[in-house]
Amino acid sequence: NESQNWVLMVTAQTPTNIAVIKYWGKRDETLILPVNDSISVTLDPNHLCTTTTVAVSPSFQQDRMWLNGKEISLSGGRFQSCLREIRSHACDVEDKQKGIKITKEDWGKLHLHIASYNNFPTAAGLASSAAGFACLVYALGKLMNVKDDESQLSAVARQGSGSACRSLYGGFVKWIMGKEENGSDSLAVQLADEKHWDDLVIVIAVVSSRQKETSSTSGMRETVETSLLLQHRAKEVVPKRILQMEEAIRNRDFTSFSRLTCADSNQFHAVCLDTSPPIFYMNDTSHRIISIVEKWNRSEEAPQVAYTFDAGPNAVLIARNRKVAALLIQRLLYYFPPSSDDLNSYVIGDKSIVK
Ligand code: 2P0
Repeated sequence: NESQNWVLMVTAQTPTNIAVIKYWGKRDETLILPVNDSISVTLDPNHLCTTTTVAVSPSFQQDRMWLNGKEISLSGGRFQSCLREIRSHACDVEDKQKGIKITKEDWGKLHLHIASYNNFPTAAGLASSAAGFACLVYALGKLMNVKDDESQLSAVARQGSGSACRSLYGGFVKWIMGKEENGSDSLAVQLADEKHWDDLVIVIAVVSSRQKETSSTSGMRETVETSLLLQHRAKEVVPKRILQMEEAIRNRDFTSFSRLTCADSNQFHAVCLDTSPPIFYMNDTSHRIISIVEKWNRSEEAPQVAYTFDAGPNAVLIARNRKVAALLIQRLLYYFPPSSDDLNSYVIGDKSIVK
């Protein structure tokens, strides 16, 4: 049957993001609604990104997905939420040249094939569901002619993984926690685009030891259930920090940016330690990196480098400019010579990342 032979596809590329004011803790696990706002910087799309191709054809028998060439199951609730949501926003699509017409209603019946690649090694512990779900939702939005803007799409990506909602925009992004029970106002907004503060250089120091990590999802759940410090953090600390961080970004005030970033990373890890049983994401090498940066910053008139650590031991270091980034690499190589086992690679770049 000729008319069954067509395939329509879209490819998109989405970088990951690094939070400088952290998201940790959900008030609703199914809708993925956080207990506080968060702010992140989106990395350069050339590095640490996900590329996803989505295809639709009447010949496809079921929804299928491949990650880095290997088929994975789409049965998980998070994939299903994203697919359901995006299908509900789908519009008519017409390609006259190919003689294809898909109506809004057709999208509920047609099946999808999805192929996704990460351009960074999953083993480095940098694999992020953030880029993955953001890219999936963005690509599907294009394929299905969804008219929503990035902010509205971010609320769909959020239901795949919380941090994913922040990867729909470049530059500096805020995930507003929202008030509604149905999550409709829990979405990302851009605070400043990628050109606003392009002096910054991000260096990711990949700490080699492969400690077993507690997944973010279960870690957060345990923190919400057991940590009193989290209550204080979410209600008292973060709301003020969010305002201060927005101001620091607006004014390109590195001193304030750096102090807030480091303090928030440290408080996130303190909240992990305050969880029962305690969660350890950083290791001795992470702690040494913090000491080195703290000592350096204290020896200068103003901070030169900010550090932040996520749910793992890898250091994300933000240098105030290129000159400082070069010095930073020099120091890292001095403290962790290439022969040592502590650090196994660096990724460096302009607001992101070169291998
Ligand atoms: C963040 N992290 O703000 C924080 C800081 C890790 C530490 O977002 O359960 O993978 O999928 O919503 O988004 C990691 O959590 O968790 C994360 P889910 P997600 O970037």
